[in-house]
Amino acid sequence: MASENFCQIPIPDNRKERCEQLRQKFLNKFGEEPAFFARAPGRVNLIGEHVDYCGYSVLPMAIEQDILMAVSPDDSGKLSFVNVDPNYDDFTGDVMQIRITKDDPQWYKYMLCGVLGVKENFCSLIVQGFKAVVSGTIPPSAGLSSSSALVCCAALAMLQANSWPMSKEKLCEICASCEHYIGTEGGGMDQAISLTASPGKAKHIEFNPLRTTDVQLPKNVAFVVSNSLAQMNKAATPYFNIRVVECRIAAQILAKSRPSLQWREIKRLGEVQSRLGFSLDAMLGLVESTLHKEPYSKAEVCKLLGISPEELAETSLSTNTRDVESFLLYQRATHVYSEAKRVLAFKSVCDSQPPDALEQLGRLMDESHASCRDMYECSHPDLDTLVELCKKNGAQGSRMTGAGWGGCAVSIVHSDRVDTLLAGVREQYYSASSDRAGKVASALFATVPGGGAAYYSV
Ligand code: ADP
Ligand code: NG1
Ligand code: MG
Repeated sequence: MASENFCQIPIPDNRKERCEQLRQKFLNKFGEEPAFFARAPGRVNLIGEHVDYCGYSVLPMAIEQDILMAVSPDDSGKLSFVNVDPNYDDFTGDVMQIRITKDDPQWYKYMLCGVLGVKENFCSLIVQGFKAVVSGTIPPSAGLSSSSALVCCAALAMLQANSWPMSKEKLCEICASCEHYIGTEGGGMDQAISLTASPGKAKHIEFNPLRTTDVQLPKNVAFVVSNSLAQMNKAATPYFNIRVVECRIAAQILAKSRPSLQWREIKRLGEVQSRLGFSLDAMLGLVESTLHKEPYSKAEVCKLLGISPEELAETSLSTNTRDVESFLLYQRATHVYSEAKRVLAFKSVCDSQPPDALEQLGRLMDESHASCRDMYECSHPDLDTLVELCKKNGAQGSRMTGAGWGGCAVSIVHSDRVDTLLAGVREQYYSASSDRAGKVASALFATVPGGGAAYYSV
């Protein structure tokens, strides 16, 4: 993957109609033809939730739903973004004067993240802007990574508009860190899978340094995604960053308990493990013997680390978590180390494909959901109901996917039972209200591993 670049390919048959609509809209809006199309898919994470930003590996696959843009370079340095969805207002700005504030995560700011991330990497005095008409099919704020698809697609548009070369690996790193400009302190899972996915394969993604390995899923298994329709915008709320911070503080307190470690150098739970050279089981033991289950107050955290609240803000907190007064550390660390183990177990089952692979994978996904719900507290009552309904209707395993607090469940099911599962969940979850029933077409679907980001020639 390291030295591979993106190249331009002809528009695939299944996207010709959408590209033609974008081309027409581009012509109407800007009075010229687009120069190329850029596409970045969403993803469904099969296992490994809230562990990427702790340094642990994840196992997602790309989905068919995506962000697709018709683009042409603008040598006046202007950025002009138009969305086919009228709920998203037009944006214009100057490529040399990009400012992304963390207070109001409007759609175009995700694009600016990608543009700025790429621009910062080139010390060029002459920088092209671009015009783009944007179309998205990923349900937003539902854990299928619409935000990162938008960031990655804008980054691709910026690269191509300026004819700047970049390896996929470098672009993954840039897109992971530039999405932080919107305010969320995520890991690199979403950007890495969107940019590197290959059709038919899930990916095992490791970080620091980034490595991606194809994972062959067992032949008789299928995956069904179901959206609870409870939405959660991660940048507009502090929930996501609070978990990031709880993990950071847990890591620092674990490190402080070991004389051989310098806790100020530690930002992630994964770093504590690698520096101690412990197994994940040993880390779970360390959590058990070091952290208590009751909430930690800010005063207790400061006392344990031997610092003032002002210093804590410097070493451990982020802009939208400064005022958090209480932290659950035992529960968050237990989730992370146990989830990191489940990812490795999932991969190992896929690699060895034992006769009961489906049962084993299902069990791991069930355990992952229970841990997200009970230890990480990032599920939602509607999502828990949906997961239970999926299980009742034939799923071998089911779990929330993505950041959570709403959004989608992913279920693993024997290929022969997909239709039964879809019919049961449609009836029991979506037909239960007219609001849900109206959205079922885009909310409930079987999915296979899709291809990654690409440029299409016009
Ligand atoms: P997700 O789980 O989908 O990544 P986030 O809360 O991280 O959810 O990001 C959702 C935000 O991404 C939306 O509020 C919107 O600003 C932006 N977004 C998603 N899809 C589109 C789209 N098709 N067009 C414009 N903006 C979009
Ligand atoms: P979503 O749900 O797609 O916004 C977020 C993070 C991931 C990862 C998951 C939880 C970003 C861009 N994405 O995903 O890095 O931490 O939550 O596993 O922050
Ligand atoms: Mg997101």
